[in-house]
Amino acid sequence: MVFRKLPGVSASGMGLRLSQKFVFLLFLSGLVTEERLPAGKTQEDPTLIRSKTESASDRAVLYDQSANSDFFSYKKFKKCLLKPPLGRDNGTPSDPRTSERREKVKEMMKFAWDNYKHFAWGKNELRPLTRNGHIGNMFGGLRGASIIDSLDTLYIMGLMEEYNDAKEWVKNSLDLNSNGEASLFEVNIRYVGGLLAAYYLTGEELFKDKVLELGEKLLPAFNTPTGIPRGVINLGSGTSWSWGWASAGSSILAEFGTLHLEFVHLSELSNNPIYREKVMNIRKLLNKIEKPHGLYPNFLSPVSGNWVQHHVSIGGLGDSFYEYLIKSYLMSDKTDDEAKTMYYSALDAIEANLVQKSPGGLTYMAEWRGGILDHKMGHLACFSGGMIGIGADDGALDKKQHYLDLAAEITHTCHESYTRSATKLGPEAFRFDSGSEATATRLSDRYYILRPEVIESYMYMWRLTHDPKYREWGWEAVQALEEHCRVDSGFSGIRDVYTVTVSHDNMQQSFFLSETLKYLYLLFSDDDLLPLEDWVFNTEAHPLPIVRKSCLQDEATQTASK
Ligand code: DMJ
Repeated sequence: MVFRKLPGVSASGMGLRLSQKFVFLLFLSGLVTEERLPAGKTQEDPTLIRSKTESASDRAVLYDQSANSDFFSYKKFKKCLLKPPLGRDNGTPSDPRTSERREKVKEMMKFAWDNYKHFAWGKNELRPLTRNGHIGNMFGGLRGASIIDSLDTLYIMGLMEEYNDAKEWVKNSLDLNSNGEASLFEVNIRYVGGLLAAYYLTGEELFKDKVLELGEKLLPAFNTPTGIPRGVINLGSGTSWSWGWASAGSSILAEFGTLHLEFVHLSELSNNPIYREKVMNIRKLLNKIEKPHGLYPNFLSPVSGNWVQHHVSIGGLGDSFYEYLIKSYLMSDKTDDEAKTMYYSALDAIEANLVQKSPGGLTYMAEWRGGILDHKMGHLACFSGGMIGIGADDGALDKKQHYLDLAAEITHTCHESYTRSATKLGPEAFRFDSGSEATATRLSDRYYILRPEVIESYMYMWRLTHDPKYREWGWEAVQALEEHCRVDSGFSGIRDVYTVTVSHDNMQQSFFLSETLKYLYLLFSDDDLLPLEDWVFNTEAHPLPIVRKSCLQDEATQTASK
């Protein structure tokens, strides 16, 4: 994920407006986007020979036409799950207090949804103060981001009337023939992730059809000399280019490193290997390239395949790349050893170079600029408590407890960033220098835009430890959201978490519905609602099933021999 969605600034890839001059430069660079083959292909490779005359999207179409549409069997997939997705009783917790809290979260979701529906239906996000819709420029003319992001949340909460409205909208109004400039990353995590999750949870073919149609439109972004995709793609023409703010036309680690889970599923559903090939190519390049101190810098040239500058962060620009390494391993039913090795080596490097202890005893992840530490932690980096937690059990024997402890310490620090504010919500970034500990020092870092990362870590740590404090911390967040972010017509971000006389930013982010409220709901549910034995959550909290190849093949053989 990237620095976007700053309060009061219309959303673009970075929450920054591109100047008109820059848009013109982007246009020019788009004109010279080359059509090249992925690195690492040999002339003998039959797919390569074919690619010489067909563009990547042509190839995808050919596969579609020749593929047996029954190849992916939803029935077989369901049989390979270990547990029912919604649990025995939709995850209803046995104790009444937790149950009441869960109901409260469901009510918040309904409130956020109803207002979106009433004032912004079909637009990307709700502006709750001005009571209108926001479209923005991250999704290349696609609409309904809040609808796609909400499908699975509505479904797991049992808000069926609302889910059906969302489904009907996808069926009748989701138009994928848009012609605008989209962030590959954002479209992937929200639209591709949201549609995939909706399909796997419900078995409704329309979600599968839509997601395969959309997946195909993203493929031209990979047509670079290295196969590392550029950040921006025109969904109509397939032209792609790099963000203007990214130094020297580079691609961003957290963007091209956050495609793996969704693209593996696109290959599963389409029986077209191209999606998996694209992300495996990224993986191979990253594995091979030399890394300063074992760290992955945030900017890489899609032309040369070299790092562009040495800024390393577990927060914005880097974050979900690390998340997708461990989740790729888990989603492969623990067969993807390359992802596993890369994840634990990266974590070793992070521990050796970035993890710090403050004078007051708080563990945090600093940022690294060519060897110099910046003692700042972004709200975005707070997802890492949950990430380190879910990876603990597969770490080296002598490190499992250490990882779990580290995950708990980071989550504790992030909770401190909330408790040390007047609103009990955390700032966008907090610092550990000049006498400050887990507080924002700059005015520009004081905002909270309904982000999920801290609550996400509470949810994972609850599942892993069942320490009641995580539910209590989640409940503190619910109360703070209700008090400071709930307005008459939805939920809004706030500009300064350190004052209770709040100023609202007039934006109900779509990730509030897909992530923040879903993670809260799961925190107050039994563990058998979307059990971690069967599901991994993409970085927008859309649940994707673990791919059990051997079971799926056995099932296929058994069905064929009947
Ligand atoms: C979401 O879109 C995703 O979680 C992304 O990985 C990071 N940022 C936002 C929420 O803060």
